[in-house]
Amino acid sequence: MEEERRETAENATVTGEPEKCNTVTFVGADGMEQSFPLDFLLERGAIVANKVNGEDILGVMGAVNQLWVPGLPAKYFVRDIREIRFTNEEVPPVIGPFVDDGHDYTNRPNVAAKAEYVGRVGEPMEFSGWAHDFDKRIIAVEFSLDNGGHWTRYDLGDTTPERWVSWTFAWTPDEPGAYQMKVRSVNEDGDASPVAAVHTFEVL
Ligand SMILES: Nc1nc2c(c(=O)[nH]1)N[C@H]1C(S)=C(S)[C@@H](COP(=O)(O)O)O[C@H]1N2
Ligand SMILES: [Mo]
Repeated sequence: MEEERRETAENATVTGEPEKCNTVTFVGADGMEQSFPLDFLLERGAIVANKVNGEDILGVMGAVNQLWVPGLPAKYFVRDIREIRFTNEEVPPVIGPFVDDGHDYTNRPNVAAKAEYVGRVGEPMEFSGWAHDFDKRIIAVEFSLDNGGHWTRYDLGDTTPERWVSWTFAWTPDEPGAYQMKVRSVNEDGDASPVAAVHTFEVL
């Protein structure tokens, strides 16, 4: 069987036998290699990006191209791809599941929160942050002012897994004192962040 070999616009070399392929391997200019099952890349709608919002990614991200797979963490996104190998492996690579292994995928669904450190009685305070959960949608953000005793849930509209949720929340204190706002996100399975984001502040 003859190998197919061609040059892409970015001068990456593509090798393999397309009709017998179950595995795709991306090789970066620095030697980084990452393999995926072909089916997985097709299902996810993987792309090799060379532009972001119409601009060359070289100027934006400092690489000539970068793999992007919806729902995957960035560690899989090979930068400066120089070679793409299409092969047929006896044991195709396995990706995920993205469970907390003590190093990666901790605190799913994830959330962050920030606000001013000093508020005033009767004046709205704005809390803001982001939430995301890799390949799962974020459906709500929850807030607690009593150390997690009670949570007030705000449902979100149309969210997708691949776009982070950027949220804002206004709250007006009516008593002075020391406060802690706890925030957690909720994913499409109804699971809330195991560890809440905490913002400690004072109201004068
Ligand atoms: N060629 C190459 N690609 C790479 C890496 C690398 O070391 N070499 N690091 C990966 C990791 S760990 C991350 S988090 C992302 C970072 O991509 P960014 O700099 O575009 O955010 O690139 C990934 N792609
Ligand atoms: Mo990373």
